[in-house]
Amino acid sequence: AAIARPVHQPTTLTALVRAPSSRMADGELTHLDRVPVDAELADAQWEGYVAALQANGFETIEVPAADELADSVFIEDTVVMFGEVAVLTSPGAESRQPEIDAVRASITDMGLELREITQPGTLDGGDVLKVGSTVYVGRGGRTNAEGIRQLRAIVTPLGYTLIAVPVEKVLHLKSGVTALPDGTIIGYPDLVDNVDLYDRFLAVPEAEGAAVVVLSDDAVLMSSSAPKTAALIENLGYRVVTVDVSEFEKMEGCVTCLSVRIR
Ligand code: CIR
Repeated sequence: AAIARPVHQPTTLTALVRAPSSRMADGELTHLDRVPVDAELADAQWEGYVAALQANGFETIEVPAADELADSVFIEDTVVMFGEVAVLTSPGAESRQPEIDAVRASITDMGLELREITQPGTLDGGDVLKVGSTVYVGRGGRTNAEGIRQLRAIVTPLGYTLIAVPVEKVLHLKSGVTALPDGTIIGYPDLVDNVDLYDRFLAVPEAEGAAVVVLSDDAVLMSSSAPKTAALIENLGYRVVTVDVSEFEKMEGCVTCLSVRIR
């Protein structure tokens, strides 16, 4: 009789996403003027973004969409992963606070360990940049000192060092800076607060080029509105996948805000 051999289960990467609200144009705006948003184009761009994640090895899990929550597509702001621990945030914009309920339910269904930032603490995931065991947290319009204190109390015992960064030039810390797979921090200099806090900083030539999603050790996802930055990063030996996210950029979102990498 044939002996059943164990089937090799490749480790899948998982990303959480949430389809856009048809009312995304009514979302919060801080630094940009309101301009018309094409809701159909936004849907198509979102599908392209999800397809790009899937084509690069991610299984995507959808949190049920919420049409009444204009900014709910920007799921990165609602939960931050530290290994197997999910920290549900406390969004700094009142209109965004109800977004966390459905995210909490999805995280619980996935069997992840759940921790929460609570009021009066506020913290948006867009203010949290993880680089190895360092966690940079922007203290700006959405994240307050109490939110940072609570996050520090959660992540310090997990082995992370939290570095708080005052942010004034942009909405979120990660609107200004993100990190390449090798840990180099990248940003568009005019929009970077307190650049001296970063160990290794590389200036990029376009504002939209500051946002990258790490797909693997050798690949990143970025916006097609930053071709010079894409060329710069390709020249460093990375594979660069680009997606058009123009409708989300009009609402102060970018490639990073549209997903949360779980594992
Ligand atoms: C907001 O102002 O909250 C949304 N219109 C955009 C959020 C973008 N999120 C992010 O950069 N992490």
